[in-house]
Amino acid sequence: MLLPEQVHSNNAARVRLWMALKRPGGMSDLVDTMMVQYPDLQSDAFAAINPLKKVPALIRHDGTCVFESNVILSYLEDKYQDAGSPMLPPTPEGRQAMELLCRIHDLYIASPNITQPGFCHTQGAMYLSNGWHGAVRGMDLPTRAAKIAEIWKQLSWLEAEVAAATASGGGPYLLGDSQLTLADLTWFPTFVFMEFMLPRVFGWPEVFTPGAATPFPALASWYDHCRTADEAFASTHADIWDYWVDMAAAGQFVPILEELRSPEAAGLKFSYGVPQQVALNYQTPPPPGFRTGRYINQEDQVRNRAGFRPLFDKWKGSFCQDRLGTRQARGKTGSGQA
Ligand SMILES: N[C@@H](CCC(=O)N[C@@H](CS)C(=O)NCC(=O)O)C(=O)O
Repeated sequence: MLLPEQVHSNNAARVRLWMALKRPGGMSDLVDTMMVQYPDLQSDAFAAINPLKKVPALIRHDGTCVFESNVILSYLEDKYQDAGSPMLPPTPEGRQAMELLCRIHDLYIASPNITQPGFCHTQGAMYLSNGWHGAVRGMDLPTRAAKIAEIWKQLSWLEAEVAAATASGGGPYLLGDSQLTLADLTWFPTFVFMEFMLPRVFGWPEVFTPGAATPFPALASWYDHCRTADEAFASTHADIWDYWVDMAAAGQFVPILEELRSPEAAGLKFSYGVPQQVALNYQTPPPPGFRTGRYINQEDQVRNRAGFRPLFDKWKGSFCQDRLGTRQARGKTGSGQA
């Protein structure tokens, strides 16, 4: 079998991880890999392998061509399940949980993968731009903001799932077990994209660093475990990370950073997970002789109307003091997380 792929492709890397992790020594005696470049994808020869002109693709022993990484991965695991460690959970419930994690990745992060110009997947908001790729693959700022919000939303969902699974199962992998599954292979390469870009381009904290102030402690712990548990994860991490280091040096992120600094970005949100100081600023300090302040931009009506003074003094002497005392004790600032 032959697997055309690209070193930095997250979809290809999930199959590459399977090749390395299925059994000690890997699966390269059964499946050859071939690195292809972007121009190769546009060739008629490649279109005969994958009409969508994308990697990964797989040419089976019988010559049949298979594409879509999830289909390739499922086929390889099905065909070679006994060749090494099983990567499907043993129970229907476990397999359902694994399928859900893979599907959320494929539908909400790695899609829409429309092959027409002017569309891009959610993950593309981290690195595609009009300035670098042109309008065919770029996007406007509101679209980018919506896609970044989607990444936050799906990571928040995944964090809750993984935190619950690991708390009850006690294992280090996404399903909370000690068994590696296709869900781990699916999410790990995409996390490398996120680890690189979300803090550097969009001002997120180091969300996948255990011990850092991360809103995703369960995901950080899983990611760290994968990277240190097996050389295959470490080398996949290095492949993808090094590619993005080179692209950053070449200037790929400059147009996005410029967009984010432009006036059009005002009011749009791109940074998530950052603890923020929020100025509440309820009241100006009370003027001399008064116990109360007044709301900003609001006339102190009572002070200016002599006829209300006796009534005001009476009112001030009763419940008003207690209420103000409570309010002042709250202080003027509070903190909140995005
Ligand atoms: N849904 C497909 C997506 C494949 C895909 O988008 N591959 C990217 C690399 S991650 C690609 O080949 N892009 C080249 C292009 O679109 O020109 C899968 O899971 O295999």
